[in-house]
Amino acid sequence: MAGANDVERVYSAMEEAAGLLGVPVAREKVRPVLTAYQDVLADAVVVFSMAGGRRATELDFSISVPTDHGDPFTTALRRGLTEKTGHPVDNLLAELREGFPLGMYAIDGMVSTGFKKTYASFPTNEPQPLADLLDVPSMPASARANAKLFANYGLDKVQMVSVDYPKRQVNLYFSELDTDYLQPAQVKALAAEMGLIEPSELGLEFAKGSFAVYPTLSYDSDAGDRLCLAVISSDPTLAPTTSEPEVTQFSTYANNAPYAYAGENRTLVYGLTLTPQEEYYKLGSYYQITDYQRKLVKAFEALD
Ligand code: GPP
Ligand code: MG
Repeated sequence: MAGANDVERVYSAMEEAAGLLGVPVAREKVRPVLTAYQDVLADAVVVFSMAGGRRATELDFSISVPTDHGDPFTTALRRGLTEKTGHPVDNLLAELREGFPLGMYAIDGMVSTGFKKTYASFPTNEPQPLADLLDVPSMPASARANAKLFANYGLDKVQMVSVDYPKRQVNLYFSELDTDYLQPAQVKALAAEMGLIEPSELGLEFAKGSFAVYPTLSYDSDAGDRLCLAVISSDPTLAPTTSEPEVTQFSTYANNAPYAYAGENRTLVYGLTLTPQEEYYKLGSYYQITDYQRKLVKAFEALD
């Protein structure tokens, strides 16, 4: 069975990635997730993501799910990977599915606890206006509260939405960014207006090359929880930190994470995250890619 072999293969790769950080994988939490989506694993985009410093105690995994496989939250419920709680997060993915053209779904989990998020991605190069998403009933009110602020910083086209069920948080992945808004003064001003910490010089320099910017919104407050600026590259040295243990952590991960497209360079996505209290970095290493990631890396590396 191809599916079962893929579960084994992806699970082993995940253990290898987690091993680079000394993070244990809870087999009984992770295997059911891989098994639930086993039919799509062979051709999926698969990402293993770490975070730096004291956050390097966890590894996230993301798996794309084609739209013809059906809404992955429905699959997760049917498989007993999660349960509805009566909160609006339960309905958001279905409302996006009903109201918008979708190009792809994805799911996300943690190696310690299993399933945690779904994603709805709009068709490639067809990001949707944020204004249209505001009509979706289960969108957090904070999306409405912050829409004008985001638009003032060029954030008005959404390529993807993520729904984090345990945290009850929604990420809006803005794309087709105007580089004028990625300049240090603009990023600094956006962070200040969102009530987030002032980014470091290094962080601001890094942010100039972002291909996606995504705020994290909650249901219980209008304040943005955090903001992430993401850079896609094949360069293993881009984490914007000078802290010695972190430099080693990121470089070990970026140079050794398993990947299934031998002969090419790893696709890496670095994230600068700003919260009200701190700035930290993340790194996703793509275990499997498609031509879409290849194109993105090429386009963004050409900008340097
Ligand atoms: C990053 O969000 C998003 C991904 C790694 C998904 C891309 C994967 C695909 C298979 C399309 P994040 O993990 O930085 O957000 P958060 O930390 O808020 O969960
Ligand atoms: Mg993640």
